[in-house]
Amino acid sequence: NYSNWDYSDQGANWVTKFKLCAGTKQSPIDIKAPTCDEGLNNSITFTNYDKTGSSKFTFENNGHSLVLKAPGPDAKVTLGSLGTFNFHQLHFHWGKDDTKGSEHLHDGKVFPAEMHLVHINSKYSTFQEAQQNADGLAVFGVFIKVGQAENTAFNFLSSSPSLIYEGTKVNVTQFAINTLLPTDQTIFYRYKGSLTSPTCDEIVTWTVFDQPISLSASQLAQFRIVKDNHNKTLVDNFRVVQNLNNRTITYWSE
Ligand code: GRE
Ligand code: ZN
Repeated sequence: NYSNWDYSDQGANWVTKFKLCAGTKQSPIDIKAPTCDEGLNNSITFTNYDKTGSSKFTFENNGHSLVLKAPGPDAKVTLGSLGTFNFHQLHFHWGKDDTKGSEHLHDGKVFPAEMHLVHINSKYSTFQEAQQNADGLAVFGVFIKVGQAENTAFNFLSSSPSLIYEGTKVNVTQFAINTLLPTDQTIFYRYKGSLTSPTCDEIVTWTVFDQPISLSASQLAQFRIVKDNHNKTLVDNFRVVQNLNNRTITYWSE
């Protein structure tokens, strides 16, 4: 059971049990925009990201995060020549308060939360198979800031009182995933990295959007009431930033 880890020191001790966490292409990182290489124009193509209603999502507490899962391949993204990736799940990382919470930083700036949309390369059929391959996953990172208004696309967060304990889940009617994304999806950073939690496999093509989305203070509070796999309040479930080492970040803008 590899669920036997937690965020008590922001991941610093993971390396003793999970050797891959000591790798040289780890995530998250501080994205220092001025040092990024400007790449070719290469926009993301979204398919079925606007689809609603025909199936059920589940929203669950896995002891490390709140996870919204799709029942099977449906929504997908194409990243130019990198291929097509099927939407698998999305989850969140958040802080105890608004001064911390995101995993990636943007020019040293931290956000109160970050959403990850995890996609599996369509040439692999399971997460486990993708985990064996450097091109296994495409994960989108979205910074979350606090805003005045409720973000109604995130109404599913209001079910968090039913998700206090690890292993609890609720059904959510399928909604258009694209409503969760920043309005400008053409400016983003791309780099090769890892899962940000054990087993830290270096299998992720990261796409981090430049533009944050907003949740209200009461919506952010909905994250902070759930409990982790040790029955402690699940907050600060982010990993400390990792060294960039010998990697380049590419900046894409249409
Ligand atoms: C995570 O555990 O936070 C995670 C995954 C898969 C992809 C990216 C990621 O489980 O951050
Ligand atoms: Zn994540």
